[in-house]
Order: sequence, then C-alpha cells, then structure tokens
Amino acid sequence: MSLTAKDKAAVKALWAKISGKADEIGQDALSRMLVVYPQTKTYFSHWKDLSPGSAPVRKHGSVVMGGVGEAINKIDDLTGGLLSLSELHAFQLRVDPANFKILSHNILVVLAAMFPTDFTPEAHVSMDKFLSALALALSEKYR
Ligand code: HNI
Repeated sequence: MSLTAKDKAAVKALWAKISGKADEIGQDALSRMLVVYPQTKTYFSHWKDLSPGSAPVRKHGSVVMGGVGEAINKIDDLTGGLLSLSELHAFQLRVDPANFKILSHNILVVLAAMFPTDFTPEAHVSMDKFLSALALALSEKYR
C-alpha cells in the first residue's frame, strides 16, 4: 500500500507536533519491545542493562527515532533513502525483518498513549502506513 500525498502530509504534521519528544517516544517504545517481545533482546545482548528506561535503552531509543525522522525527510524515496540503514540491519546486525513490524507496533502504542489528542484516527492510519513502508524499506537489502 503506497503512501498518498494525504498520508505524507498527515505524517509530517504529526511529526511536527511530536518530534520534540522523540527521545521519550523512542525509549518507551524500545523498552516495551524488549519486555513484551523478549526474543528481540538477543540483538542487544552486548548492552549492560536491557531493562525499561536503562541508559543504553534511552540512548538507542534516541538513535532509532533519529532514523524515523530521517525517514520522514526521505518519505518520497524511502527505499533509496534508507538503503545504507537496510544494509546495516541485514548484513552487519542480521536483524530478522519481522522485528521491524514489532517495533513499529510499539511506536504506535506509545504515540497513542502519549498523544491522545494529536493521534487522531486519521493520523493513526497514515502513521501506520508510513511505519509499514519504513519497515519494507529497511527490508530491501534482505532480498
Ligand atoms: Ni535498528 C542500530 C534505526 C529497528 C536492532 N538502528 C540502528 C541505528 C539506527 C537504527 C539509525 C544506528 C545505525 C548506525 O550506527 O549507523 N532500527 C532503526 C529504525 C528501525 C530499527 C528506524 C525501525 C523503525 N533495529 C530495529 C529493530 C531491531 C534493531 C526492530 C532489533 C530488534 N539497530 C539494531 C541494533 C543496532 C541498531 C542491534 C545496533 C545497536 C548498537 O548497540 O549499536
């Protein structure tokens, strides 16, 4: 399902409202992913502390949301724009792409909880489509 001009505008409008809290969103989504889907912890076994809100979780939450922000800047060419990030996850990190959907879901949960007013049904559907497109772009180099 490709992103319409309306989806792109809705994602950018939502991002403008929430990006000031990107670090908080990222650490919360990552914390939730690691607790609720413990199989995802295998990729981060080199961290000292994988518990919710720990220093490495907070730091990496910011890094991931930086990637999401970058993807929004490249929303017209996600596949091309995220090629090197896809390469990294495929060849170096060897992350099973099924996990991209899991993290995307956790990001949606956090957005719904943190921004009950701004996360309207319209914003939700466009953000969901965008995160699916992002996951697909990150999976590009696996094929
Ligand atoms: Ni991901 C590193 C972005 C999903 C495991 N990841 C990064 C970096 C970015 C990034 C940016 C830093 C790259 C660099 O150093 O150049 N990751 C994203 C985005 C998503 C995502 C935008 C999806 C929304 N990553 C995932 C998922 C997993 C994952 C679902 C595993 C469950 N990522 C990693 C690991 C690293 C990583 C592992 C390296 C971590 C480290 O300790 O350095």
